[in-house]
Amino acid sequence: MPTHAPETLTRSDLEAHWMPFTANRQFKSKPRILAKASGMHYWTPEGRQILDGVAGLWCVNAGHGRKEISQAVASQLETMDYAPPFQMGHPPAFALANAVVKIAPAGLDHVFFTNSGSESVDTALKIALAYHRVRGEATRTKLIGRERGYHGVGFGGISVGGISPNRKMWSASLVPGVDHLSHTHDLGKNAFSRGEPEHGAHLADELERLVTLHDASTIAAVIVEPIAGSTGVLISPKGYLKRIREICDKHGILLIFDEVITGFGRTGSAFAAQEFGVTPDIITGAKGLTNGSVPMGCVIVKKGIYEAFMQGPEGAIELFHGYTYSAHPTACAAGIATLEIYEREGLLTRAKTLARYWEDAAHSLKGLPHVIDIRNYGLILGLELASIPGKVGARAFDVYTKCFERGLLIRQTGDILALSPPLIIERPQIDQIFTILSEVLKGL
Ligand code: PXG
Repeated sequence: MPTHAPETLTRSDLEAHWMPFTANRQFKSKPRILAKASGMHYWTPEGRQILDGVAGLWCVNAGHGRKEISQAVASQLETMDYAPPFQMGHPPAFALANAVVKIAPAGLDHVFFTNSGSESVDTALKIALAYHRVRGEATRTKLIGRERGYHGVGFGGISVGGISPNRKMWSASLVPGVDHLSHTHDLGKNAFSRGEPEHGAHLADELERLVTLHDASTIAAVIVEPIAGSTGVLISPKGYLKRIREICDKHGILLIFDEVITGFGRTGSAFAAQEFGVTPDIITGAKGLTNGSVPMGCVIVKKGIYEAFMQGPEGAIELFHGYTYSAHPTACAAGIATLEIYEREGLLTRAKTLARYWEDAAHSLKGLPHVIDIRNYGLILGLELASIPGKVGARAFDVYTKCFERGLLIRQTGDILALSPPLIIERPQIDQIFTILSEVLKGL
């Protein structure tokens, strides 16, 4: 075993690790441990096989244990483990940037590397603010997010984000000058939608209202997830993103799509921007960029944004921003190998091929106990349950743990279940997912 971790963990082994976004005490009294992964599956230390219904956490799009990636990483570590990213470069960084640009929407042709989705978001917000300033519009300082948006956990990300528990502890320290659009979730009108919901494009007009309130000259950027993943799969209504784009254009506001989840094939196109035919000025990515193998994120920007910074004396640093591990050689090697797999196996568009089968399988759960909504796009599913009065989240957590006991990994947020399997999934595995889900739901 290439690890120093003991094979079986006792209660005291678990104590030191303060686990992220986890009910630590509940978990440590009844842990769910994963020890191995390959293809569509995880295995527990006892050897129980678990079907991965969430691509780890929306990131392992090419499936687990891809040899091309581990070999590229090992070889890079042996060739050159680390290189300073400031005022120095190395071939994999430029190769990966070119590979990302190749699959990005036309016109987005410069890439800034980070180490996570949170860093991508904070980087994108900083670029947007600095962009206006270098162009002489320094009054554009406001950022617009959306209720129920998730943009990671940096101060910028939680400020534009719209999730109360992620914000309330730090409410006095949030980035100032942020406003929010309403979320688009409307079960009264859109329950059991297949693909983009019909109702809700008019909610984009709220941006006009915010422009009227604040004045366009004060607004730098709008950031939205084309499909909000973390808060329970909220798919933008038909026409909504297009309308947001039009309003941003009209008022000189930058549009940022946070594609940390929707990027790299999840919707059936490389990016949701292409899938929905709306081109933002900036895209944030992470997760699928390296198939989840090595932490890495990216910020892809339009040429005009990059060019706006390339002014002044040639010897001047244009953007005072970057991380010790920006474009880390190991991450770049993993990213290059990942994008090669995506291309060779047609994975960036595979979700489109399977979307109808996935959709039909998903909607076959309609009518099962407590199911109040099923929504889907590409290889994404959100299934919403009626909450137990006074115990929001308890019912879905019950489904989550029961699915795990039956050998299926899903995600749960509040009373919403989210699924997003690796894009290599085959139809029999889709059947298996929905058989387990349906048995668990019937047994509630
Ligand atoms: N933006 C979006 C849209 C995300 O989904 C981030 C930013 C932050 O990425 P990092 O790499 O900093 O975690 C994310 C992360 C869930 C879940 O339950 C999703 C995320 C994180 C935690 C849980 O769906 N996405």
